Amino acid sequence: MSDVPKSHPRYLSLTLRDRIVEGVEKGITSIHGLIAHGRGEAFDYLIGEKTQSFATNAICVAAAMLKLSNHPVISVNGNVAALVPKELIELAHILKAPLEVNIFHTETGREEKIRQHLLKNGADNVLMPSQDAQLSYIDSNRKYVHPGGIFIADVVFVPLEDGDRCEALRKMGKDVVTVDLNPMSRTAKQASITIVDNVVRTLPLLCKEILKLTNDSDLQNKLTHYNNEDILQQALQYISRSPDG
Ligand code: PTJ
Repeated sequence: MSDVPKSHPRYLSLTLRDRIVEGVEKGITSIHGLIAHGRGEAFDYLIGEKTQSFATNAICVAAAMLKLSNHPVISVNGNVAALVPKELIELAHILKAPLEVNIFHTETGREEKIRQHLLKNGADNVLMPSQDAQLSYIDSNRKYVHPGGIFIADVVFVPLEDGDRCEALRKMGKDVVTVDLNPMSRTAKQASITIVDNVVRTLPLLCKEILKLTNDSDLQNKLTHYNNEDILQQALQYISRSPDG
């Protein structure tokens, strides 16, 4: 870890960079994850590095969707494993849902390192991709899934993704909840619910929101009235506001 003083104005941002760099050094995060993180940082800057109302609204509806789902699964890649391992485990615990390792870049042994990292952080159920179950409509390594996990899931929580699998999951009739700082990404556009926010801010809020939920008919109502395109438009409008807006 680099020696960033807490008083540094960019302390939080620099700490997150450290976590990603550490992830690469441990073999959990792909080297390509550094580029993805930088891309995220740029968008985070544009949304003021705060959870804005378009994200809060999406979080409320995502909480309802996950709570109402019969078989939710939390997909874990190398970036989120490095950034928010404990928060992913907490979400899995609250939803009684499995975590499933699913990565795009296929460095040898990285899937197992991610699994070990999650177990070390307290996870008790980490599913691994298998040759026995494959998603349709996708050719990359992301097509390999667990037969009792993503393959049969009705809702998949897919934070920070590269697009192809989100599209494939939707074509297979599954709902996808994503967290993506870029409201123009293919994932953001394809997902059922897109939370345009930093995954490190979203996860604690999402867990809190799920714990607050009670009434099933209200939850269904929230889902019926949700429009993901509207949310993405709100995010884009916020990003293109005037400098003093
Ligand atoms: O571990 P792997 O092999 O599965 O690879 C994971 C990455 C993230 C490298 C891979 O999925 C990838 O290349 O993703 P992309 O295509 O770069 O897309 C990542 C998206 O996440 C971009 O739209 C970024 O803006 C966004 N993003 C990056 N960091 C964050 C983020 N969104 C939310 N929170 C972040 N911290």
